[in-house]
Amino acid sequence: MSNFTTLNEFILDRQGDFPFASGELTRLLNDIGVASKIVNKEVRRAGLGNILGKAGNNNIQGEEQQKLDVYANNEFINVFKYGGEVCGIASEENDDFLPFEHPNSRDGKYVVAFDPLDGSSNIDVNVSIGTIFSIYRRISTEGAAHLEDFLQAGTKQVAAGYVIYGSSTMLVYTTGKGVNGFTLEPSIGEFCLSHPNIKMPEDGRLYSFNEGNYNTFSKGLQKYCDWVKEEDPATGRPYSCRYIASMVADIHRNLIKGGVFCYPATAGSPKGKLRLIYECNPMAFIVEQAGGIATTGHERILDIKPSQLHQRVPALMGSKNMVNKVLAMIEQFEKVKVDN
Ligand code: P6P
Repeated sequence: MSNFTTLNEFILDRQGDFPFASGELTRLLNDIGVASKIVNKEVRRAGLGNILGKAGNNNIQGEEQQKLDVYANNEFINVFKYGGEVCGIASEENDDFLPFEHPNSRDGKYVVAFDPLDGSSNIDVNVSIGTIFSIYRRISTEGAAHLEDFLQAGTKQVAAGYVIYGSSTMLVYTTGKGVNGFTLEPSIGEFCLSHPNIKMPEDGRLYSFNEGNYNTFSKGLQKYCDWVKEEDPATGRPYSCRYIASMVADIHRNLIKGGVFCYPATAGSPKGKLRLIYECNPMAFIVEQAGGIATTGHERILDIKPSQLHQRVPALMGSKNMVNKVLAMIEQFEKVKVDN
């Protein structure tokens, strides 16, 4: 008997959390684990492909070089399409959702919205990137997936999570009963339970804002960015800025150490940059299940009823007390502005 719990064992052990499930979600979560391992193999050798594939842009196996996010997208789509549990997907890489008409899939109980490789521009500089996934029970009643299946509020997610391709490769997910993290043990090719029942510290000293956009932040956010820099040992200030422009990595670090992440509305992204369905909702589900708060700055992210597949929203999420401090400053300075 091994002295660690694999992802497969853990999911099977937790099947009891779903009294009415007959194993479909279990199989789907395992399928995500398999696809993540396939993608991980290529992420770990990113860059080499170009060197090896320099002659005529084919790799050493003579296969045509694919951009890694296209590769990751194809791998996840294949796993979902042929796994039989999913009747359609929505992906950052696909303009429209993809209904699976194949007889084995069209009656699948679930749909998945995912970002196959978030932060992929960081690959060129070897910075951590991630895969983000969000699983819903379909609400359409016939045939393959319909758009309505993907436009459900985040509170309807049955599971969500991410894979972080960092110094190690981890899969972190929730089914609404807490958050658990699994680290890939390359020698056996298994995700092993390494972070059981993750709880986000209520406080922290890390803030993850791209302050390059400071001048177009709202008044309350500007005041918060000023406040964190003040000398005040009693509140641990000045805080430390930790921002690597990879949402999964920034939020994962804050999940473990405590911190607050914010990608607000800016001049360049007036509705925010991050996508509601396959970035903000799954990460919000994780953050809330770990005891944190996830808001747009004005409403709970998970309560938003999506109107479009690639809809963007402002995102403010992290340690409870830190997010509440930001919200208090938004209320104080923007409410005054609004009342003026
Ligand atoms: P900026 C990566 O491109 C991404 O979608 C998120 O992972 C990340 O949080 C954000 O964009 C970074 O955007 O404008 O700060 O480079």
